[in-house]
Amino acid sequence: MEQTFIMIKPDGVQRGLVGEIIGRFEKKGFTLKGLKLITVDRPFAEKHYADLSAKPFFNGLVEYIISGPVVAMVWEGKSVVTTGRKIIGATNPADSAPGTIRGDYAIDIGRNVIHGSDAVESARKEIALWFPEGIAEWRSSLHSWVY
Ligand code: RTP
Repeated sequence: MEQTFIMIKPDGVQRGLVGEIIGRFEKKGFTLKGLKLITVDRPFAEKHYADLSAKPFFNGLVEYIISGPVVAMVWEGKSVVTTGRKIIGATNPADSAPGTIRGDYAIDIGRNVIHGSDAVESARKEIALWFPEGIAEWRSSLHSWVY
């Protein structure tokens, strides 16, 4: 079953949006497979965003991510990578549709509340980076359609 890495960024934690964001993924029907509140250091944040190291906003982005605790999560379900990105909304909140997390709760691209893996392969890498200890194996026993 497909998995994705979702991170509530420091602004999302500080603004008290953790419960709201988790609720949106739960109510959609996805399964929470990993969850931790963690403050990362600069080398770790630089590794997570290594693909963006040449961008002019890279240093500011790293400062932002290390500025406070984040909520790191693994969510599982059919097409969760693509659907997770739809739930999150466009990178720039100015372009995010109302009803998406960024569309409802963010204004600035530099404080856009949440991260979600952009592909199955990057999800695999990000889950390995953020959860080196591994994640619990569990499956709902309620119904076959609960992923
Ligand atoms: P994310 O990785 O956080 O889910 O975001 P994304 O795929 O939607 O966007 P990406 O292009 O990978 O950018 C990563 C994060 O960098 C910040 N950013 N700032 N100041 C700027 O112009 C700018 N552009 C991007 C955002 O926090 C974005 O989510």
